[in-house]
Amino acid sequence: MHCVSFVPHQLSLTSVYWHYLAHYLACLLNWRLDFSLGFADMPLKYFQSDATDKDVVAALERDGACVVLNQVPAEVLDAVNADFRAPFDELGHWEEDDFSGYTTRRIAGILGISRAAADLVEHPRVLAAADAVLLRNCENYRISSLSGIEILPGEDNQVLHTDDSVYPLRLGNTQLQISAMWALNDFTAENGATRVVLGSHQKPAHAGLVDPIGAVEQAVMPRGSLLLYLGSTLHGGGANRSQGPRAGLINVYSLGWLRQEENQYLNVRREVAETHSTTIQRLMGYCRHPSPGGSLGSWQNPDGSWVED
Ligand SMILES: O=C(O)CCC(=O)C(=O)O
Repeated sequence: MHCVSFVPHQLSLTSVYWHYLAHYLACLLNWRLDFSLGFADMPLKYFQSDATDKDVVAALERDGACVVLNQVPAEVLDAVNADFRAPFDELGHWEEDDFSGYTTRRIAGILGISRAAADLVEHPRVLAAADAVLLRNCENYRISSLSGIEILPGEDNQVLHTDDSVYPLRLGNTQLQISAMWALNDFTAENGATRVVLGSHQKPAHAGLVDPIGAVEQAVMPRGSLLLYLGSTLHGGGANRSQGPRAGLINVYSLGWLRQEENQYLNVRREVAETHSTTIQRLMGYCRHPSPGGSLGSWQNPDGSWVED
């Protein structure tokens, strides 16, 4: 009897010590995250549709993410949603895992599925931001991946991650990628609006899959709005505690001398690629990237001449 009462007493004392130690460490860590990443007083910045690109890019680079409201009309969204419906239903479940979730539908090969989605891929607002962020470090940039994502009711928070963790390198403050999340329906706190950790791009050590304590903002925005974030910004899909799905399209662009995450040549048939605009074709990778030692991605015509553009 004596022994039995003694053991729980010891255990409870130990657990109290652990509780206080854990609490102390959490406070310390939270404090360090708050101040070293500049989380404090940094709410997600929202811009009206007519904001200048300069202001948008300044916020994006300062905070790692920002939202621009109401960038595309309802007709474009309706067309994209209609094009995505069957692929979401028929193919969307193929990418189910701990990262993507088990109650989320995902589709790729977007430029082969939806002509209307091309308007979102080459949208002037997005390209202006990509020009500003990426062209410092390349001559032209590419689509890295395009993903339709429909988070269904019951899904949990996705693990926070950075998109550029697909590349096994860090180059100081050089941004390897920029991402554009389009709200295809309203993004709400309940239905899984994307979560972003503002300021996290200033901490390259946070690349990869991590879940910091607190300081996560949700990009709540009406359909047709745009969340821009940097490749090194921690973010993730939100839990869907609503009754309906949350649909978005994430377009990721990367420096032109990096390998694309999604193979655009194989995921979109060549005859379909030929029907897209020259801008889209170049974004897909149908152009060279000049390099000091020659060029990357050059190809020959059937007559043997090398394509110079
Ligand atoms: O669905 C979202 O809001 C974000 C998804 C995401 O970041 C990803 O799957 O890489």
